[in-house]
Parts: sequence; structure tokens; C-alpha cells
Amino acid sequence: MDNSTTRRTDPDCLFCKIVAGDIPATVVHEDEATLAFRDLDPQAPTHVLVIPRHHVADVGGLATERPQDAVAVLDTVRAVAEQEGVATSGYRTVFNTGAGAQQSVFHAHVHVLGGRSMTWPPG
Ligand code: DGP
Repeated sequence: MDNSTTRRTDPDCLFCKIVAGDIPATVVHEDEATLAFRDLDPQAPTHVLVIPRHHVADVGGLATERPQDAVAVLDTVRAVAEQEGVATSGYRTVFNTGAGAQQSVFHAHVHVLGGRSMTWPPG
């Protein structure tokens, strides 16, 4: 567990570049620990990615290394859902973890999807 306030960044990481402002993104929410921005390839009327500012590869690493950021990410999910008007109608949160689950960016992130009805099981 890493209790330090030092933030890790990876110069080769796309989402670290978005955190740094080097790559533009449509940011919908930000605080000290997290950033939320619209997905480039939206799969629903609301499709927002919530990430920790600190670089960690996936949600497992987030839970073990930076549990305080895991809590912050979940609170940002709640805030984004309310702000986007999907908190009551319902929304889906997805942490793709590992290449086999279609994770393509290895900086922990949760997809917040809403504004349409969802099916189950997911593909
Ligand atoms: P995943 O497949 O779970 O790793 O999700 C990565 C998501 O990141 C994918 O839905 C597309 C999105 N994405 C990739 N590149 C960019 C980018 O440059 N900007 C934004 N806003 N989203 C991106």
C-alpha cells in the first residue's frame, strides 16, 4: 500500500498524458485524486471514463496499492452519474481488466455507461 502523496506517472501512458493536459479530453469532473472525461468512442449516450491521477495499471493494482484512490474513483463515479442524469435511471460501471477482457489502456479506469437500456450478459 502506498500512502504517499507522490503521484506516479508513466511517460508512455495515454491516460497519464491526459492527466498532464498533453492530450486533450472532454473533462466532466476532476478533483485532487481523480479525473473523469468522455470516452473517445462512446458506446452509450453517457460514456465517461473515471481514472485515478496516480498511474497504476488496473483495478487490482488500484485496490492493493492505492485503496484511498479506489474510494475516490468510486465517489467520482457517483458524482458523474448524478451530473449526467443517469443516477436514477441506472448506469453500468465496467473495469476491463487484462487483454482478455478487452483492456486496451493499462492505466486503471472505470467506464460509466448510461442513457440507454442495457442487456445482460455483456459481450
Ligand atoms: P479499455 O478498452 O477498457 O482499456 O478502455 C479504453 C477506452 O479508452 C476505450 O473505450 C477508448 C478510450 N480512449 C482511447 N484513447 C482515448 C483518447 O485519446 N481519449 C479519450 N477520451 N478516450 C480514449
